[in-house]
Order: sequence, then C-alpha cells, then structure tokens
Amino acid sequence: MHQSITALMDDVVAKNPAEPEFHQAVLEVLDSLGVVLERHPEYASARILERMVEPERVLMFRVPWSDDDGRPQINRGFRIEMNSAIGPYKGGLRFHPSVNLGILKFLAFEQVFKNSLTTLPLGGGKGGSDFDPKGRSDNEVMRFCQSFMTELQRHIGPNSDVPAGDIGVGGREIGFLFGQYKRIANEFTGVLTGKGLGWGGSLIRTEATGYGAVYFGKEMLATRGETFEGKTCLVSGSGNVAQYAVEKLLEFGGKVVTMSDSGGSIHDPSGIDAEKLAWMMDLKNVRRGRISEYAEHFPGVTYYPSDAAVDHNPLWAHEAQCAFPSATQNEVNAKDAANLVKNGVYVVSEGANMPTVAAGVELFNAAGILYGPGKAANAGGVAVSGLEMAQNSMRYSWSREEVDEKLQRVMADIHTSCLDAAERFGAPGNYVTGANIAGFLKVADAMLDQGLV
Ligand code: NDP
Ligand code: 2IT
Repeated sequence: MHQSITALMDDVVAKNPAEPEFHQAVLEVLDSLGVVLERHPEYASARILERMVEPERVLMFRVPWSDDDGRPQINRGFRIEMNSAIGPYKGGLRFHPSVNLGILKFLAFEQVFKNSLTTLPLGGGKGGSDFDPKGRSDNEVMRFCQSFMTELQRHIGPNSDVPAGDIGVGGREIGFLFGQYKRIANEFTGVLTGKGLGWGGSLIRTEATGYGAVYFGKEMLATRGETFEGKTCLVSGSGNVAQYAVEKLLEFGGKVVTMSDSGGSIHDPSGIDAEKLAWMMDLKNVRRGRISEYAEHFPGVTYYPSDAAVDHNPLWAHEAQCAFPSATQNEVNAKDAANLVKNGVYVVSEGANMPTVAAGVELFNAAGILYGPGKAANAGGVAVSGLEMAQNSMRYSWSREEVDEKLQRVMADIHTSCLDAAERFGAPGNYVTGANIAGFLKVADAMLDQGLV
C-alpha cells in the first residue's frame, strides 16, 4: 500500500475507535487508490483523502416516543452528512437495533462513491436509528417516525440533504416521515425519496435496487457472452432488495432457489416461481411474517434456522452459478465465499451494502469470478431516487418504461466506467478497484475545484 495511505489508515483507526465496519469500508477504498495518488500528486497535496474520511457533519439526537402502553421509549437518531462535493447529501435511513455510529459512517462513506458512480449530482449521507420496527404496531411506528422527523427536519431539505429508505424503512415509514416534515416545514417538497406514487414518488423506485443489481449482473455476464437464462441463483434477504432481485431474475429466465431473513434461510430446489414470490411478498410486506413460514407452506422446501455456532451460512453452500447477497453487511464470510466458488458460483452481484468480508472479496477476485461490489451493483436504488428528485423538481412524472430505461442505462454506464477505470489503472476486470477509482475521481476533482472547504 502507498506509504501515505498506510499512515492515513492508521489515523482513521486511531481516531474512530470501535467502528470496525467504518474501518473496513475505508480500507477497501484506500487499497484501490495508491496508484491514483502516484499518478495524481495533486490529490495528495490537497489532502483529498484525509478530507473524505472525515464526515462534513455528524448529527446525533434523542428520539423520545410513547409506546402503545403509554410507556416512554428512548432511541438514538443519527444523520451522517458525509460529502456534498457533487450534490446534496443523499442516502437512506436505517431502522434496526444494530444501528450505531460506526455502521452509519461506513454506509455514508460507501454512499459517496456509489452516488458518484450513478452519473447523477448526488452527494453522500446516511442516517437512521437503533429503533426496531419489528413487533411494533403501525401507531407505534408512526409516533417514532414523527419524533425522529421532529428533530431531523431542521437539518434536511430538498437542496441540502434528501434521505430515503434502507433496512427497516420502507413505504410505510417514508409516509409517516414525510407527513411530519410537511406539517412542520409547511412545504410540499422532494425532501425524501421513496415516496408513494400518488404524492411525489417515482415509478420503479421500489423495484430499483433489486432490478439494478440484476441489470449489473446481466452486464457482467454479457462480457462473457452469457445471460441468466437457465442459471441457478442464490438470493439472501427477503426485504425490498431481495424481492425485486428475484422478480427480475425470473423475468430473465433464472431459477432462484434461496431467500432468507435474520431467523434463517429457505432452500426451494424446485425454484421460487412468480406465484410463490407473490405469496412471499404478501407474507413479508402485508402480514409481516417470517421466511420459515414459506417452508411450512410449500412442499419440498428446507428451512435452515440461523445458528451463530455454525461457521458458515448454508444459504451460500448450495450449488449455483449466481449469487445476490441482499440482506446486510458481512453476511458472506470467508468460508461462505469459498463455498460459493467451490459450488460453481461465478457471478456475484451485491444488492446489500458491503455484504462480503474483506477476505471474501479477495477470494472472489483471486478466483477471477465476475464480482460486482455493492457500491456499483446496488446503485440502482439511489439512481432512481435521483430520478425521483428530478421529477419532483420538474413537477412532472415519467412513465414506468421511461424510468426503467434510464435505470438500465445507468447500470450499464456504471458497469462501463468500472471496467474502464480498472483497465486504465492497471487492474483489468477488477470491479472493486474500478468502482472505487471511478467513484473517487469525480468527487476528488469537484473538491479540488471548490477549494479547501
Ligand atoms: P429490508 O428491511 O426491506 O430487508 C432487509 C432484509 O435483510 C430482511 O430480510 C432482513 O431480515 C434481512 N436482515 C437485516 N438485517 C439482518 C441481519 N443482521 N442478519 C440477517 N438478516 C438481516 O431492507 P432492504 O432490502 O432495503 O436492504 C437490504 C440491503 O440492501 C441492506 O444492506 C441495504 O443497505 C441495502 N440497500 C438497500 C437499498 C434500498 O433502496 N432499499 C439500496 C441499496 C442498498 P429480518 O426481516 O429478519 O430483519
Ligand atoms: O444504500 C442505498 O443506496 C440506499 N439505501 C438508497 C439511498 C437512496 O437515497 O435512495
């Protein structure tokens, strides 16, 4: 590693203790950038990297709310405003009990590079809370969202910071958050994306991340003259991203045999067809049930409960050609990555953010498989958020076909810029290096232009 980069990494670890996910995300990016600094000393002399690892602003606040029994509940709220060099801060909100400062900083850091790759004018941010919506009534979720937004609203705006959904934040939560923003600000603006279609949302936003990850996989396969037709695919998660990845894979002739949630995974050797997917979507989105119920409902399906004592996830040990990790960070460990490669997987397109541990990434690249890292492969969601912002500004909506066509073009462009950057900087075919360098260059050049801010 470039000497100044090693020193910077040491500094990041020392200055941000107890934030392993943030360290992991920064290290992966810095690892790709040594060659860029050698060729472009102007970035080093302007100390661009030192500035990029320091969020422009971190907001952390108390979120008090009352549960259905009238008991006070206290959660912690966050918004990380990471980088606004190329546009307003943009990135999702995550509501999950595991949320902490380090996790949101890793997500905000990734978001800067991802948003740069989309070709749209979007800066990077992320936020959320350790609130757990699971098992809470709609009224409790509403009161939490209202309290969260009562504080967050003073920090965001359609031209400064535009949050969206992530884990635990879907259409229901965005609705409650938007309602409270509108009430306090007395303004109907595009301050959030992922809105309902009747009140400023964009067609295809719900589908965009999952569809985008499959479009990215399609582009990777095309470099070998192949398609998804007849290929067996492993998908993890059963939330927004996973559901629409499965839908698009079915449309492209793939056979999807797995899905999961935090309780465990299912393996359906006969394939999750459109009818079973519709049942699963109703289970998850309407009945808010568990994936184990899929195995109880359909014959011939095996359920593997999560087991922390087992050193690998059985979901990644089935025979297949393609994998779409679409649940959460570090869900593919080194053993899982080895199992995937051993059992025939040669296309990995990440719907989730940083789902593969560093050793797994290394293994994929060493094996020469088609590996699309999250910041490239899952950029379709935020790209369509950018298109939602454009439509809000125009006070006009594009058709489903128009948005889908733009999404496909964005994913194809990201794919091309990753390969181009990788080639130019001496790592042909490496999408990790390519995504990091291409994402970095646009933001770094904007920072140079804008002076020391
Ligand atoms: P959802 O909340 O809709 O679904 C999350 C899914 O992942 C659920 O099946 C959930 O299971 C599972 N999951 C969450 N946390 C864990 C955990 N710690 N261990 C095991 N399983 C877990 O979220 P999304 O589908 O929106 O997000 C999934 C991933 O995609 C995240 O990494 C997110 O950052 C990323 N992403 C999302 C985008 C979007 O537009 N929504 C855009 C780009 C990336 P359970 O129900 O049991 O919690
Ligand atoms: O990780 C992500 O890219 C998201 N959760 C979507 C962000 C957005 O602003 O649409």
